[in-house]
Amino acid sequence: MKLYHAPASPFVRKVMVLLHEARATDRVTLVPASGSPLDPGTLPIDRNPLGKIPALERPDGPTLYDSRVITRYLDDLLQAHLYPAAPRLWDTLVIEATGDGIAEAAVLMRYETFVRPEATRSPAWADAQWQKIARALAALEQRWMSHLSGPLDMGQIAVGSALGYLDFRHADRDWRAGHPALADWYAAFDARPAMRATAPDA
Ligand SMILES: N[C@@H](CCC(=O)N[C@@H](CS)C(=O)NCC(=O)O)C(=O)O
Repeated sequence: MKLYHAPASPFVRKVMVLLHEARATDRVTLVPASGSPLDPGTLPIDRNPLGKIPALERPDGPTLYDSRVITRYLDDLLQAHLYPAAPRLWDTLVIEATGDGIAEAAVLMRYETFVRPEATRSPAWADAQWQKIARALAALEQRWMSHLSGPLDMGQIAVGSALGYLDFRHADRDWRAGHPALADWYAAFDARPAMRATAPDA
């Protein structure tokens, strides 16, 4: 299989953490890809019409995209058991969506400064993205700490990848302030070998 990959992407990181946890990194060849909404560069637009990574080329069907589709596929293929049976599954999926939502807002904030010329940037728009992140962090802190501290699943991996991205691109926003339980959980989670092996890189 071929995984279109960039070392800074929190969505690619979810897939990589799954592969490390399942001891299956040898099942994929990494294909470097980079670009942005304004310039697709080497992003695999012929494989994923949305021009986003991760995208997974597989031998037995069309290329898969959106990280959540790829992780479901790999979880099934590798029998990694990172999606528990229902009803716990519904919590896992909403936590995964919360982590992905944090990453999505954080990536949009990054594009605002990285891609847009200064004159067309909107600080209010970037702040509105941060408000989404702040509400999601509060929800994790208030509602989901017990689940996050339970058996490893894709919800935890998505949240860990998103928090790692906040440290990487938005350290000045200090996401830990007001979220002591989440900060403690992340300190332990980030020490996992799979997280250490996939830390974001520019
Ligand atoms: N929902 C997608 C988001 C993927 C995503 O936004 N990837 C970024 C890199 S972090 C990307 O490829 N951006 C290029 C673009 O938006 O054109 C997923 O979970 O895979």
